[in-house]
Amino acid sequence: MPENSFQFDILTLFPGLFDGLRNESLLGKALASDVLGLHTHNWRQWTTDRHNTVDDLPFGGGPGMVLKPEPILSCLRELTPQRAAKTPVVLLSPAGRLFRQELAQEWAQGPGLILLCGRYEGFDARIEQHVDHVVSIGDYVLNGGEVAAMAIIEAVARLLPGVIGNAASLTEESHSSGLLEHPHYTRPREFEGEPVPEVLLGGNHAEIDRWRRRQSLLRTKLRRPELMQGLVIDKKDRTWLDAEWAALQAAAAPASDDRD
Ligand code: 6GU
Repeated sequence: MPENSFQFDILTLFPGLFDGLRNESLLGKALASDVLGLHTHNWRQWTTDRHNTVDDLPFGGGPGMVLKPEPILSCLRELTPQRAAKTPVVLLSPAGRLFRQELAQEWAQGPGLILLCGRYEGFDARIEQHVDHVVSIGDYVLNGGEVAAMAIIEAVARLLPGVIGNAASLTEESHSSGLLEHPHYTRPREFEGEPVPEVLLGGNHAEIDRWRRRQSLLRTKLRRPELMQGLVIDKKDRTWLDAEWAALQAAAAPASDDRD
C-alpha cells in the first residue's frame, strides 16, 4: 500500500453495490493511480455456522431481524491491525449523528476510514462500543448503509489531493464556507426568455464577487435558514439582504387590501 494513499475499508453484506463507484470517472482514476484504496469485506465470510447466519430475531419481539454481533466483530478485529491505529471506525445508521462537510474535511486528513454498513432492522447495539462514530446522512430511511457509505466515500475522496484537479472549486462550493453556493450561468445569454444576470457579463470582478456573495446569502436564507444562525454578515450585505427578503415576502403575499 503506497505511503500517501487513503484507504477505505467497507464492511458490507453486498460488496457488489460498490462496483459502480469503483468504475466512476473521478474515483475510478484515483483508485487506478493509487491515491485511493477501496476494499470491501463481506462479514458473512466470518460466520462459523454451516448456514452462514448473519442475522437473528430481536429480543423483546417486533418486526424484522437484527445483525448478529459476532461475525462483524471478527471481521473488524482481523482488519484493524492492518490499518493505521487512528483510522476512524464508522457505523452507518439512520439513528446516527448527521454527517456534514466538517466531518468530511476532518476524515480527509487521513489515513483512511472503516465503514460498517448495516441492513435489516440494524446492528446488535453491542457493536457500538467497538466504533468511533455512528453516522447518518440525512433524515430519511434507506434500506441499508451502503448508499450512505458511498455518499461519505465521495464526499471525503474528492477532498484528497490529486482526486480533483481544481482546488479553487473545493473552497468555493456549497457548505465549505457554511453557506450555499451562488447560482451559476453559462451560454446562451438568453434561455427561454430568461437572460443571464447583467452583472456577470460586465467583467467587473469586484461587482461579480459582491453579487455572488449576496446571492449565496439570499439562497441560504431561503432554502436553509438554519445555516444563517451565528453567521457574521457585513453591514451593507445585511441591508441588501433585508431589502431583498422584504421584496420577496411582498411579492409572495399580496397586502391584505389587495385581497377580496
Ligand atoms: Cl447511514 N443508513 C440507513 N439505513 N438509512 C439512512 C442512513 C444510514 N442515513 C440516512 N438514512
